Amino acid sequence: MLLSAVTQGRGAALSWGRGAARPCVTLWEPKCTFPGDEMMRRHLIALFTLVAAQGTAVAHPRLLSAVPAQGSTVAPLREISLGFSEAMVPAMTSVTLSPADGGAALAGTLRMAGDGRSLTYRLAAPLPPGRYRLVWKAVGADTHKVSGQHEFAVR
Ligand SMILES: [Cu+2]
Repeated sequence: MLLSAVTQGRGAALSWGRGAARPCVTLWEPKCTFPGDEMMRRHLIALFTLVAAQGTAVAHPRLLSAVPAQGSTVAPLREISLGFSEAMVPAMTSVTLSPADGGAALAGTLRMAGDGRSLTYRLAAPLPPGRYRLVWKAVGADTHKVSGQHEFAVR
């Protein structure tokens, strides 16, 4: 979309000049005639700046805490908790708990706290002793996808 806007603009400038000001070659040049209007040019520059900033300045959601934690051994439990640095989109967030050696996922219910940063996976039945792998996938409020997994054991 952006590219076509720029290309169209440039094409228009070439047939439009009539010896007035020099047509702009890039968006950023001062003292040249930008086809269309100056507001469009400013919007395009703002958009480019925004896109460039997204890559660096915005932090992605991170997993801050997990209970049970990575590599831990715990007593039989029914609830798993994950805490994130940013709010998640509930509809695009999932948790899968399964035996570490493979096998079917264990049924449970995923709940999200009001602030969107805390997930609770409540199991239908307490976990029997064994090793488990927890896989989570989430989409942050900034629309970035994040995912992770870890293992723990139930004694
Ligand atoms: Cu992000």
